[in-house]
Amino acid sequence: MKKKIALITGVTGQDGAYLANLLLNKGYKVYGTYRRSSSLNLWRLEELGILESVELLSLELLEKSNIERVIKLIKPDEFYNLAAQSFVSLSFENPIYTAQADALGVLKILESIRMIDKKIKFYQASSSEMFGEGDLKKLNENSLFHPRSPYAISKVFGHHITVNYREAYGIFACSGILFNHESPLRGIEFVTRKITSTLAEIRAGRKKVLELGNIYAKRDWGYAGDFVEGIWKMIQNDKPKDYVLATGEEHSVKEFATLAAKLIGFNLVWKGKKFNEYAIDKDTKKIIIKKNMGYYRPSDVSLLKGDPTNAINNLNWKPKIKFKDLVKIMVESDKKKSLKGKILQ
Ligand code: NAP
Ligand code: F7E
Repeated sequence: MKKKIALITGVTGQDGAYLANLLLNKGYKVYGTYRRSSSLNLWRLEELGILESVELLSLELLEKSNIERVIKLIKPDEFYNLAAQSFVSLSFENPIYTAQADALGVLKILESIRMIDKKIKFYQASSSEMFGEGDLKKLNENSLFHPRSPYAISKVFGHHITVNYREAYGIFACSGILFNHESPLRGIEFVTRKITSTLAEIRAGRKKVLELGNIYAKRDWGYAGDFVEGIWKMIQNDKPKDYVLATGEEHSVKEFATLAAKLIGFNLVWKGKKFNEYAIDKDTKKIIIKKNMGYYRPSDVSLLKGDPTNAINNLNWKPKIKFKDLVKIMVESDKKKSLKGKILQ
């Protein structure tokens, strides 16, 4: 039987790497796109041992001709759009670029699919950030959007245009509204991996202090390996439909940092209040974590917690790894990396 052909934009990112691995294990021919730059970002594919198995093609989301070239060349059955400027903080500094990549980039792909082959199934990486500030209850597919950053607003456009191409042109196009999902392959700019990698480096004596912003922000953190299974299941559905993927649990950045520090071997006590809050190691009396107001965002989202009931009931998907195990997996990985040498990723 002919192998199914999958195209993953953003294969060099966290989810791209895990999804490529999953699809290869399912017998797909996997093509992944990367951005041409002076230094290629292939460490995740290397860590999963799949660099030789994924066919790499260059693609810049801002260039529609790049998207058309790739679709015509490989004729994919399934198109997973995971590429994006995905760092919320950076979207405040580079709002126009973020909108071009994360909003118009999606439209460029959908237009290309419409013009070249409407039978290609399309997945859009939507985000819980679209909900933003508002509902304190568990958020589901029907909850209102109140996006709080140029990133989130661009993702709202990507989400709605995906729904529109489904309704207007009958394309099998769906969006996964994914809550935060992390792993040892998470970029170090995101708070979870920043915490585990910096604490491991402090333990190894190469760094002194971990500086954090809003430690009272709460997120619903799951494991990326679980979430890419949900992404694949959405594309295998009989009908295209959007789903929330989440664990349904909330934890603060402070809780994440405290547990990670304990697992790394620090005996933390928190002191001070508000902007002067810090944590010392009881054994050495050294400051291990302190606040840095520079990491606060112009507008943040204080709490995000999802309700994955529809995905559980209709996709037979379930998050297997919960908060404590997630922190443990990330800490163990960064401890190992820091023992081998400086953590660079
Ligand atoms: P990530 O690690 O930041 O990966 C993003 C990928 O997009 C990288 O491969 C990056 O390439 C590529 N990319 C960025 N700008 C591009 C452009 N202009 N043209 C082509 N490629 C570009 O993100 P992730 O955590 O894997 O997330 C995957 C997707 O899910 C993203 O769309 C993100 O917004 C969304 N999402 C993520 C989460 C989460 O918790 N992880 C939750 C909800 C939604 P380089 O390697 O060259 O930088
Ligand atoms: O921040 C707070 C920060 O950058 C989480 C992306 O994958 O998930 C991710 O977006 C929270 C925020 O992720 C620091 O203010 C405190 O409240 O890890 P983050 P994010 O913004 O939730 C969503 C679902 C996506 O779609 C995005 O692509 O932690 N925080 N101190 C900090 N955050 C960072 N990065 N660094 C700090 O020092």
